[in-house]
Amino acid sequence: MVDRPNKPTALATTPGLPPQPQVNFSHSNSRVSAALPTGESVEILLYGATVISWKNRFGIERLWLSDAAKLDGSKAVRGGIPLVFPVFGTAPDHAASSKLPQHGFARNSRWEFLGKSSSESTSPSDTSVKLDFGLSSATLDDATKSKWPYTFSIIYSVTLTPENLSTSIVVTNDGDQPFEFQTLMHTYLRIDDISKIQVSGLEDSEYVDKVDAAKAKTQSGAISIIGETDRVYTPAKGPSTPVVVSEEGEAVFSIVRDNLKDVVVWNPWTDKAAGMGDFEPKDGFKKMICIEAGSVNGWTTLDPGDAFEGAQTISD
Ligand code: TA6
Repeated sequence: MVDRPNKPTALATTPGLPPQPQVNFSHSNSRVSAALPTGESVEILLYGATVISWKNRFGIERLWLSDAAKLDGSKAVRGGIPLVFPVFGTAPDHAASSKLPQHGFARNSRWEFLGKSSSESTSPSDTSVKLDFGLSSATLDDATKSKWPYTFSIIYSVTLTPENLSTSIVVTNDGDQPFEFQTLMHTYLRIDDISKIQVSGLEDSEYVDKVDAAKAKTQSGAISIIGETDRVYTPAKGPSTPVVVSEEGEAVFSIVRDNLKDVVVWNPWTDKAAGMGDFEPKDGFKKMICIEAGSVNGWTTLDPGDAFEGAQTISD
């Protein structure tokens, strides 16, 4: 196939059926996008397997992406859904992860596109498409492997339906020694006005307040964002209890989890946004809130041959 830059490459679907999900490569095969016949779409950068766009059927973007986000593979994407693995933040006291960069290497590694599966349906309203991406110790660059020398493989799946977007991760220990990891989906949700936002579903949950000397606190009532906010919640209710982002009292996002026991709520506010070179516009913090599903309190141990699976589903 002649590979012309930015030439989208439609992947075949079964002929004779009504319109089906379309999956295309673009930007010199560095991005994969999918669109449903009902209009919803998603776009993923192979760099970091980072979801950089999720649009509803009206073409409205649901994720926040910085105007200065690097999409050329030169650094982790500021926005969308960067994937955090095998460490959340930095872990100087955790010997096995202490050499890794902030949030680990998954979000700044080149992933492989493993393929698509779509529900070939006669009814456009119940179509869906799942895109699978892979990263393993075999495809990791040598420098990173030297910092985290475990034998692993990850399949990261992005599933788009007319109602929601799901991202799931399956981590497998393919080696002969156990390893510990943390993982998180660092979702930047697009909103209209942070001053009109309330987050519910985390009431009575314990959290670590990273903007108040990492003090342990308990959430009272719904969360309003009135300044820099950086909290690691251990939800008091189960993962199937939605975390709901409401704007002027109307629910705009609902997030449920599977086997991701923690939720991080983050907004950088004025000063932190000003200090991030790839955060533009500088008042963009008013238009985003991060609700991040993960397993980041403590460490998950994966024994040889075992697998870990975690997922989030964001409904809008
Ligand atoms: O998830 C919140 C957080 O850990 C914040 O502390 C802040 O560091 C944010 O992630 C962004 O991190 P990054 O490395 O992408 O600048």
